[in-house]
Amino acid sequence: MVTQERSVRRGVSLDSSVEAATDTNGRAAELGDSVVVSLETPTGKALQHLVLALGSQACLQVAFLDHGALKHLDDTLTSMREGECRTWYGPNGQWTVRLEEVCSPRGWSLASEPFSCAREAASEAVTTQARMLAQHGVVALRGKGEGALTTSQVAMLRDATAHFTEEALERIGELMNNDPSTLLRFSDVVARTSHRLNVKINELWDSTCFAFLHGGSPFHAVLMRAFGTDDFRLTHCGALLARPAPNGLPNNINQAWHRDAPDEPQLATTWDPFAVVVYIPLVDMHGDNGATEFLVGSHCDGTDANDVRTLTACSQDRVVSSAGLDAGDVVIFDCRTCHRGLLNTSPSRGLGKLGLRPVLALNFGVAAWQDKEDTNNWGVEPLVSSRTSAAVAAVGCSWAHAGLPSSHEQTTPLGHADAALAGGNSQMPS
Ligand SMILES: O=C(O)CCC(=O)C(=O)O
Repeated sequence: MVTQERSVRRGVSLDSSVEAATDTNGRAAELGDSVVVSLETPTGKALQHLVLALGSQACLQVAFLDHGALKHLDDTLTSMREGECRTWYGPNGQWTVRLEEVCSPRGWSLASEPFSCAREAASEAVTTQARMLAQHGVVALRGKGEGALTTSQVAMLRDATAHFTEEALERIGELMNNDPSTLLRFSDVVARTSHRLNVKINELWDSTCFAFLHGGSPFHAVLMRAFGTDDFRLTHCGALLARPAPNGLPNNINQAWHRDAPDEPQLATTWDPFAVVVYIPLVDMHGDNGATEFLVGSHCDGTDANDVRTLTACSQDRVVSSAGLDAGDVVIFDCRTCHRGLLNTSPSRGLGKLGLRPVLALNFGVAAWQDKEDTNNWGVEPLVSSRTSAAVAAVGCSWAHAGLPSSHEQTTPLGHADAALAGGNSQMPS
């Protein structure tokens, strides 16, 4: 009794009080249908998305929800691999459970050794961090001692991100009101799968206010050591916003595993790495608020990015994630390292009214490397026009004053954008 191809994707919370699984038109689930379910464990921890194939039961009964059953199902799930099917005897009969996607990260946290080197003196840490990056393709700089940004730097970045995002969302709201199928692919705003909105924030190129992004921060010392030269530059500067995925939203899927740039063997003979991406989460990262997973060693072992899911189904121990990192911690990964963004299912751990998860994303490369980020991923026309500092000041800063950690922060209302983004689902380039 395996999930049929004819997968009716419906969001049904096991916590909900509905009598049966119904689709958005109110049609009850039928035998053979499969239902995407958000499952919250009894401990309230992992929120996982499943496909439950309906077996002898034609509908999903609330009786299914007794705690013992949830516990049983939870135990089953924690030992399952993505894609695996198991038969499970619930209170209402026999169910086949197929674990489609795990939305909370598995594997190691980048907060753990050896991906961060908390015990080392600062001077030795730089060498170790550069070595880790070369060897594993990813490394984390955690806390003040290892090279994380300061609280005030994080606050400035959140402020700049908030200003830009509020403007972008307002513009998106206007566009969606006119045409709900608008493709969000601009030179400064791009929608991506897993409910990501990637933005480029002009203000961050201001090397007076944001000098610490351009040079002189501890992570730059690691980059210099890793590149083996000080002749490298910042080529892209933006933020990745993961929007929470409410039940029932279409496209509630993790991102596909991918690389940000292909290998360039000729460059790699002189500089290895020749380009890296720096991620700086602007909120504390947890398993359920849109963590990023990385496949250790995939920058140099010829891994087929299309095959990572199969690979990690057998071995989780090569997967590390940003879950467990604090706001301001710095992740450096080789541009060839396979990675993917996971769904954000936890609005309360994000910023602003929408509960967005912002991560700063910077590309750095040696002078000989040509970054194709702009041509590959972005459109031509800007969505948000460049603003004067007076206009920025007039918007006010709604995210900056809440301090860290950020879990309960709220921002000002976002106009039309809120409804447009929550209700509609803009087309998303993968
Ligand atoms: O937002 C994330 O966690 C990762 C995003 C990413 O890899 C991308 O947009 O290319």
